[in-house]
Amino acid sequence: MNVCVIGLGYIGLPTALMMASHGVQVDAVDYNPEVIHQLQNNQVTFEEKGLDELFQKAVAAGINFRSDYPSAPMYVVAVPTPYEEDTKKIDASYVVKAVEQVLEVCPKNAIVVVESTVSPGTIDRDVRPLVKDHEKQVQLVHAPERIIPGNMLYELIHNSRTIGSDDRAVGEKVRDVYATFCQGEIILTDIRTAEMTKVVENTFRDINIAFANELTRICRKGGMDVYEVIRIANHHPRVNILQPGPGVGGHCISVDPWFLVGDYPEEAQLIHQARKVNSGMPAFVLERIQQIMAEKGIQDTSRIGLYGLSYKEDVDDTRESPTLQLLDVMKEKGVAAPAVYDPMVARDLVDRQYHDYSRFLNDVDMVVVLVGHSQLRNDLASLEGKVVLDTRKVCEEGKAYHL
Ligand code: SAJ
Repeated sequence: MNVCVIGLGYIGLPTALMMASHGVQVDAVDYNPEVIHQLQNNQVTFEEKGLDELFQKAVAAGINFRSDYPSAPMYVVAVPTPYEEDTKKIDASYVVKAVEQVLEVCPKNAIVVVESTVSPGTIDRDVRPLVKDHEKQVQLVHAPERIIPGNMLYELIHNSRTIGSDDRAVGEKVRDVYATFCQGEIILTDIRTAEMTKVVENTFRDINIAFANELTRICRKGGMDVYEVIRIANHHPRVNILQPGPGVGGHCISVDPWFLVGDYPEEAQLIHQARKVNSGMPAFVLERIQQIMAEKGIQDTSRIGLYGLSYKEDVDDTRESPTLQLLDVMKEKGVAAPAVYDPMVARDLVDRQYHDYSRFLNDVDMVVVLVGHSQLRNDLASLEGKVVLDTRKVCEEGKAYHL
């Protein structure tokens, strides 16, 4: 089978590599010539456990990186689906553009699989009109990705998958391609159910994180230790509270629930409230910073150091990261810019970003741990002598303030 994967980002690249190293003939396309150039020169474009090795296998198996769209019997579209800030509705323009370009080159009866997360109804509304009555008679499928950054390759192989199609035989063909590497159960359904299921999964997690974050604020006000409360409550056989944190980042959990809020504003009350709780966390972190500064007699926020810029531990992805959200809140409030350090993020993204951990530590009196990277977990002694606000519970009990 020959498959063309379109969009070589966090999802498209691992998927293309996985297929290529399991006997599928893969053309991997990205419209960004930089990305293609880098991949053609044997360099992966982001950090992920095991990605380098998988890349080498895929190259040895003959994966073809290119910027133009080839003719292929099956396409997998893994391009971004952002939402519009004001309306909270999905912006499907990248998906639409990709499908339009596919239609220009594909053979008759080609299958187009959309992997990008889309809000329920998007394929019918924005994509189906492009292919309906088109001479190429393209078959649409929705196979939303489910892999977690930090453990993507394991999850690509072991997670269950959902494949939504209009026609079962087409769904089965797509299933056979994914089954070359996916050992999890592959469930066939219709397109709209597949769209909804994906958004619901991420919304479920957002609501559960919001619950942990709300408990944190309640416990702070009531003088209780939220971590102890959660630890004990989780001993109940039907209770499993997640971990509080400085907010929810990443391009998935902090985005997908908005699709439901945007399309169903009347119904999606709890979902909307959870989003508000989570996006209010960076402001709560700033309140905590200011309380601790007052307690410790630290006057100047430029002597504060934010540890971590990525949206979670051991990844270099900074999209919607709680640290970026916190920096925005600080800017809005006119607070002097803090120092920022992240061992995973090599590119310059924000003011006062350090690339040397010792220099960062030298220039600050207080460290706010916003991401629990292994680098820090393995070197907690480096925080000795600093005032620490630990928003991720990585420090030893009694050695740091927490949320
Ligand atoms: N977080 C907390 N407390 C927790 C768990 C997470 O504050 O207990 C924060 C993280 O620090 C991070 C954010 O939430 O800022 C999201 O991280 P995550 O690890 O929960 O999830 P993502 O965004 O990396 O990946 C999610 C996954 N979805 C679910 O677990 C339902 C993944 O399976 C999806 O494939 C991915 O979204 C996606 O692309 O949609």
